[in-house]
Amino acid sequence: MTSKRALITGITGQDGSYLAEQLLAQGYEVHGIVRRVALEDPERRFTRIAHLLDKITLQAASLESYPSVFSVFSGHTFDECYHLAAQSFVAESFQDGFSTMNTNINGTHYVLAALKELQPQCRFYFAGSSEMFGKVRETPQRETTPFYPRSPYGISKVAGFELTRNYREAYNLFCVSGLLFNHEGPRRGFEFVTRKITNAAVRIKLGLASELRLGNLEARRDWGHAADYVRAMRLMLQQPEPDDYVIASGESHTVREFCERAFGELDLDYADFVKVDQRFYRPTEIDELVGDASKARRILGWTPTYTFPDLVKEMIEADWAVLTQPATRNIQDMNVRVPIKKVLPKERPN
Ligand code: G4F
Repeated sequence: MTSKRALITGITGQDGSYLAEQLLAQGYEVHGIVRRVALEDPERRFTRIAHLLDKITLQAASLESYPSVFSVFSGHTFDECYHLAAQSFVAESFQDGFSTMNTNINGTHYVLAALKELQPQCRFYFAGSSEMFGKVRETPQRETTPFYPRSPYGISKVAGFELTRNYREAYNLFCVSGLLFNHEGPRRGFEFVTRKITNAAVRIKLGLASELRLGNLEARRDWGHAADYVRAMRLMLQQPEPDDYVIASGESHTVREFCERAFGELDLDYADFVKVDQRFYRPTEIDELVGDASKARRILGWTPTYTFPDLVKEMIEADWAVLTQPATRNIQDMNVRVPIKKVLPKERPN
């Protein structure tokens, strides 16, 4: 057990909630940054951390404002800071690259600058992403693989990674980046393809939906479980020296295979229900990602506990539990959700 105090940005998200649980179990005092609007709407915004609210301290701040971030670091001393907050939906980053860049790049810069100014002893974790590898230069991807991002989101993560490295080298801060491949689970947002599939498959089984519209079924991703991946974040901050690590399962599967397995769990054939819809294609796609986590295995002693079939099964079972209860059945219907079309000034009706 430890007596450390940790700060998590993005504590209300999938990774933030699993990380908060794991740090609490290790004896940490856990603080999280949330937007003020979230505090005003706790029932909707805090669903993933509702069970933790009496054990954690929430600080209202905006990652879009340096004074706001500065004030969080003025109020408490932290041993570790996990910077997970980001606009993390790749498709949305094509719709609004400006917001994605502002939030993801400036937010990271503000946290690093406040740390340097006020708490240079605090260890810093940056949530890097396999999206940074983009149009991959080698397979599998490892820490030394050059970046070639294919989306505004990927570009913003490369910038965050470089900021993190620069603060480490220029100011001698303990700053690390985790290059995490796709990580999923029952707390995944409904817009990401895995949750969209498991939620729709269960709805179809229950007669609540009749089809599922998806984009590129041939894209290959290296999918693991978020609970395994956040464990690696903490391990990175316990090392004697700061360094960057790839976290991945080492297996890639197509979106089609994910569908096949998810519908198969319910004795359904995905081909009877999945329709390809061009609206869900991206202007530039990443065809295949697969990571080599041997450095993390060797140095951190990290190994994933979930297999691909375990992951799909757990997600299907969780969606089944939610959708068979009348009180939670209507939380979302992904079949009617498409990327939000922004109304640009020239398109506004007169
Ligand atoms: O689930 P996705 O939206 O995840 P994506 O774009 O790989 O990004 C996720 O993983 C990254 C790590 O590499 C994170 F950094 C990032 O924040 C996020 O967590 O899409 C996965 C694949 C893509 O190839 C996409 O084109 O699924 C394909 N896909 C096909 N149809 C779809 C759909 N994706 C979504 N979201 N919705 C579809 O209908």
